[in-house]
Amino acid sequence: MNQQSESGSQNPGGQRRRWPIASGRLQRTTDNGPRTIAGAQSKIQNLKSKIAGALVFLAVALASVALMAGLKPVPASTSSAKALASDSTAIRFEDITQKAGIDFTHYTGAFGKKYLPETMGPGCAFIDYDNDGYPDILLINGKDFPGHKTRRATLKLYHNNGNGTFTDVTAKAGLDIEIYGMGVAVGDYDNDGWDDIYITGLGEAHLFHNEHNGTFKDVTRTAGVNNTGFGASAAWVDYDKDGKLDLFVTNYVKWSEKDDLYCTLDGRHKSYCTPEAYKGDTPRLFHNLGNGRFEDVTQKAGIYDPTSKSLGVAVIDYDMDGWPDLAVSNDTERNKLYHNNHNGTFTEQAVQAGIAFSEDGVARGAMGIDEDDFDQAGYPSLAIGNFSNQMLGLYHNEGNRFFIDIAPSSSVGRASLLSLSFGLFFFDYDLDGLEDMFVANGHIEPDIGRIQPQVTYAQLPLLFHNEGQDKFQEVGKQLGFTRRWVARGAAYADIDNDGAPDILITNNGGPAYLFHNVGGSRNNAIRIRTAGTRSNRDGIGALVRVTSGGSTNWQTVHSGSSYCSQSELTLTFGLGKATQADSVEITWPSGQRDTLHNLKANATYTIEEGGTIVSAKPFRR
Ligand SMILES: [Ca+2]
Ligand SMILES: [Ca+2]
Ligand SMILES: [Ca+2]
Ligand SMILES: [Ca+2]
Repeated sequence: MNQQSESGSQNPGGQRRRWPIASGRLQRTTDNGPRTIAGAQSKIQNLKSKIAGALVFLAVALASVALMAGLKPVPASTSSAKALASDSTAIRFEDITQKAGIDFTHYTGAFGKKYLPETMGPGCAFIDYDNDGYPDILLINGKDFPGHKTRRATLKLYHNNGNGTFTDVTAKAGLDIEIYGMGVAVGDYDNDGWDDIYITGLGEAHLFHNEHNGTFKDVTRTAGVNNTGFGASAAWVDYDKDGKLDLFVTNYVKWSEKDDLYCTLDGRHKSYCTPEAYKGDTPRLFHNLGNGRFEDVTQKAGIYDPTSKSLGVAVIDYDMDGWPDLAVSNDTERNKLYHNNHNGTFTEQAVQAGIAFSEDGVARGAMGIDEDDFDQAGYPSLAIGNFSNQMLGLYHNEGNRFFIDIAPSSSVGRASLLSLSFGLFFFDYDLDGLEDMFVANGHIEPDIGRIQPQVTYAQLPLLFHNEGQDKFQEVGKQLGFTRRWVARGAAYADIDNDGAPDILITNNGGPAYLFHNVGGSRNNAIRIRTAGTRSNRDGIGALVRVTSGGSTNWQTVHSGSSYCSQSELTLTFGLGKATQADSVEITWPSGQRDTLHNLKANATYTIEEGGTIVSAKPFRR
């Protein structure tokens, strides 16, 4: 297909992402549709990437005028408030950041030059690095640019004390190092039972091996997993099912200080350029050879694609053939969907599958991404966070290797139109058995409000309650998310073992926040931590089906998803008022299938491959 070269040539210079997108037609676009529309847009906006600053300014100004003329106010919500069950309104998310002892502010390294990388970080992670059953917190940080040393800024590791407080153990863990960091992925790549850390960044990446004694060792060089691009999200995935976790790393654009470009919103001051100004870069795939070494198989596996401007990755077995596929969100380039051919190679299928573009045929500014079978259709669907004036993509999996974006016809589309969405994940915060969705938002340009009055730099997060039958209601403000942030990373974990998932959020150039889910634990749940034996130790890729009271829910243990962030690997299944899971069926990556019966609700079970319950830890309620 010549689509890569075509999208590459239509790419340079245009400010397409800032144009208002007509609110969607549910009509499906064909292979021709997207390219025709996108092609027409690009003709209007076709500027070469090396173009003089004055011309870039003109394009931005024209785009802005068009925006102000074209953008219509959006009704806050069209869903009826009474649809929200009374049960849910009693739930709230409480900001416990200070109380918990988390004191972190992201450092962008900005010194007035408005470098693109300053706007993109940071991610965050939950990792139970000391295996005490309580998820600990890892926060990614930036640092000074070369030649502009003003301070020492490091990532931070906070140990969960199990009593609602955390202790900064960064130095003790050997992680008080300076990295211009972006994203993080957690996985036990050497199957020793202790989770390891991969951190992406600008021009460097690091693999930290968990030494089992509260410390980490940088093994990047011997492992062969450095990534010298502008890295973003990463995911651990055993794509060849040999029992060893492999590593997928997204790269954003080709950027360096010396070829930083000048863009301006007002003709007088420099603004942050959008990614159209820069060339793309390929994501990378590293195959785990064992013995702590990896091979870069990007080319060999069919992943190589320098037109990508990828920011997010979701591991998703979208055709349910038992082999993990990879959905990659791209900023102003079409999204990618790498179908696993079962032989170590992938075939890119995003256009055929309908997730490459918006329903209007535009390659949107895509960031965060997650997969979930939110309506129990039997196949995992995809949600993708997009730029402001572009709604979320809520790609429903039709079960025939085809997705339909249902956001334009739902409250998800309307509520997210003005948001610039980064961190994004599905989780069941009220444990009613329906997976809800959290979205962390924030613009990249501090002055955006002067040019686009409806769009703000700091933005409210969105929390979508799943009402069933593909209906969602936005309840973020009601449940305690009342402050606007310049949010980037977002992750969830049950920090206090009460069964209800809590939320961690990072801000660009701002604080990290920890929100405790209060009241979600009034419903019953079971939590499953998988421990592979033939399969990778974390059980990443295991499909867990929980049947209770006649209904079945399923989730896959996964790394990656959201934006540059990693949620806990333990799965939470809301059971509503049911007091047990009638059956728990685990299909491991090895093919082994274990079924357990009558597991009592309100405990976290660690289940080993073969069906042994290694531990059952009752919730603290
Ligand atoms: Ca812990
Ligand atoms: Ca390990
Ligand atoms: Ca493998
Ligand atoms: Ca729910």
